Amino acid sequence: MRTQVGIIGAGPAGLFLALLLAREGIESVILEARSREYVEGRVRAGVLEQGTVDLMHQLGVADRLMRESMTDRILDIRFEGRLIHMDMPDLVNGREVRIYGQQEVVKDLIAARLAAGGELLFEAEAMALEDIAGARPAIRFQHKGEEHRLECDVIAGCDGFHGIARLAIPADALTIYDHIFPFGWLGILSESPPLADMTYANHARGYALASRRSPRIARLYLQCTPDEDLAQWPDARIWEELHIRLNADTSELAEGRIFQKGVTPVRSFVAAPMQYGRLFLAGDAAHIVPPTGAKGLNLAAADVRVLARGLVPFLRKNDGSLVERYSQTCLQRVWKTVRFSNYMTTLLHRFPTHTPFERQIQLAELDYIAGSRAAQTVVAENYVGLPMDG
Ligand code: FAS
Ligand code: PHB
Repeated sequence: MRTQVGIIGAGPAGLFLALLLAREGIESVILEARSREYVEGRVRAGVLEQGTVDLMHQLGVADRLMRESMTDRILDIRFEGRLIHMDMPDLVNGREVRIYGQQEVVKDLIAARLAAGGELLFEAEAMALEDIAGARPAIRFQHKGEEHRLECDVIAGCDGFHGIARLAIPADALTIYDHIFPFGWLGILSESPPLADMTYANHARGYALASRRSPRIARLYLQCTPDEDLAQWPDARIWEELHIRLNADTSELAEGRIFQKGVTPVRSFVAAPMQYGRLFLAGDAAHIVPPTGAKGLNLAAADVRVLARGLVPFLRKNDGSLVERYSQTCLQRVWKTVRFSNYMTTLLHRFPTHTPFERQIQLAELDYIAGSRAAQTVVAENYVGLPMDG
């Protein structure tokens, strides 16, 4: 098998990249280890920055998004019985975010890829990369019980944090920045009317977040230990903790059938550079951001916009001037996004290691934001998304 761009992974990064390249007549093959049903059912992110929404419009895959997603203009933070109420369009020139589950984005992108006749192999697991430092890289993969070899001009490692692409880069060529937070997120989906607005809470018992997926589906999170045992969290305990931490009784936070539960570690991870020879890493394969900033999916989309912009002239005219700066360009945005996600995580979670001094600093930061339009503008401009080339 041969193609111009071998893409490992059919998550947001791999799918957005394939569609961006196809618009420019660049051929690619996506290899996805899991089944279509699995990737389309994986519950993860939910907040789309304007830049990601614009990208979906640009790719012609925004029809269902515009029908079914919800705009989110308000960002609330509750702490110590107080409320910081941020009207984002008022703070940052009309900009806001949209709420649309990542699994819905993935469904739309897969449908578009297949409708266009693009190559997308499910249950095709990449096992090894070859000659990534040379001019004829290849991916060895397994599919339907047989081993195959895909020869490429370049390889895009869009295989997430646990993929193999990053591991194919010699360790001495990479600098790893890893920061593991001392807590995790217990996330649920429930058949219940969500809170009216995106609401974060810093409570003595821990962080909580009230988001949504539709007017009838709530997406809710509780800070927990990194290795939390879900068996210790029957539905009644989850609801009780949410009411307490969000300071919201059942008249505001309605309860309902919980139909999805999961624990996600909270971590910040960056591998630099994001390229080696003909291999380019994008999305979670290169970086993980704490979910507090709602950035993971959006950062993956931003990476592949830069990558596609560089690969087109490289593959058409052997002009590598843009693609050779791919990592440098992406890491500027990556680090500003890590900065914001780290800031929100540090601001809103309770750290078991916090000294009384550190707790007072955290409260002072919240108190300052509560009284400063300038501080609220900083939070809002990061939340709605930095300019795409930033
Ligand atoms: P992905 O991990 O989405 O996709 C990688 C794909 O590569 C997967 O489909 C995988 O099966 C495939 N793959 C891996 N190895 C392979 C191999 N060897 N061969 C072929 N295919 C292979 N972000 C937010 O903004 N908000 C959130 O609330 C949030 N919650 C999250 C919860 C969880 C449990 C996780 C894990 C992540 C969460 N994220 C959240 C971050 C998440 O949304 C990612 O940022 C996003 O999925 C990144 O997309 P990709 O880079 O495409 O990676
Ligand atoms: C979500 O809706 O899944 C979500 C919202 C805001 C966040 C993280 C996740 O900060």
